[in-house]
Amino acid sequence: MKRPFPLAVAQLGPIHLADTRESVVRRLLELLREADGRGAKFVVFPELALTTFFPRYWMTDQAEIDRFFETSMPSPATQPLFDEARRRGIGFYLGFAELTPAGERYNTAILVNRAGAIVGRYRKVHLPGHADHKPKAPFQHLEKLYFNVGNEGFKVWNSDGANIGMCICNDRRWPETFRVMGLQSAEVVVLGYNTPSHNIHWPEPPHLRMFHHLLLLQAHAHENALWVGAAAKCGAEDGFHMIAGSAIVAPSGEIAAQSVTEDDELVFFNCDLALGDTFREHVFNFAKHRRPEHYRLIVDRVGAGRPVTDE
Ligand code: CDV
Repeated sequence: MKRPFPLAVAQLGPIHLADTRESVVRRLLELLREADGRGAKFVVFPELALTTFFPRYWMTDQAEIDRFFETSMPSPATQPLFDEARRRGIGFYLGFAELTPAGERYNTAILVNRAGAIVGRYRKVHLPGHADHKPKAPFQHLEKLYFNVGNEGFKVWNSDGANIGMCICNDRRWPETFRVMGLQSAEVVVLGYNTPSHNIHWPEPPHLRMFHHLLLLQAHAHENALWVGAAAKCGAEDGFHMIAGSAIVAPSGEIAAQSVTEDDELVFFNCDLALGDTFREHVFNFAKHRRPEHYRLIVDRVGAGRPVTDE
């Protein structure tokens, strides 16, 4: 029997430094309304969806850094999004920079149900980049400076009838991210991303950024028998270009829908959660086929070490 999960991914074009939260929320509202018109019941917004991708900037003035962070959610600026989503009966994922009352800073995403309640929170675990200033680089990637490592792990929430997991951007490059959620019977994993087109660490051919992005989504969706909804913030933010490629990927590993622009764009697919059951019951029947006694190195070692035959 089919279990429909009408899913929209709301890709955002650039948000420039000068853009206000209010102007961004107006764009989110427009995408939400379009999602409703197309029958979506869940919308995925990007990572750090309320501001420009500020980790590209070296900043030393704390007040300048703080202006990118949210101290409450909903905030006054995002309240209209919560209100409109509740009125229309649509759940959503939203990424933002979180500043806690204790002064901790996280790259965070929340899961909001169709009644407008925050039912889940994820704090990014795999922070990419560096914590030092690299004056010779064309731009910075200072997530390791501006954020703490997420302290709540990878969870799955049953929300409005679907098992939904969350992660953020660089997390999608790690099989552990998806397997931990697959082991909690995730049926959908949603994520936002800001992926610069250029790698500041080595002269990576730019086409590889898109190739790896899709390759990883497709592989992790299939090997965990789940749907993936991935929303980009993309295009050139004040001249700094990021890839698009927002996508909805099926448990078969096939791309069901994908963006075609580098601007605000809604991607929609009427997902059937039951499609994952076939894979969960057969090739990826974890209970039947997994052999954790042979996977110990995955949790015992962090970095690659000597072959075990040397020990
Ligand atoms: N925001 C990110 O996490 N970006 C990384 C880049 C730095 C590679 C990504 O995985 O897309």
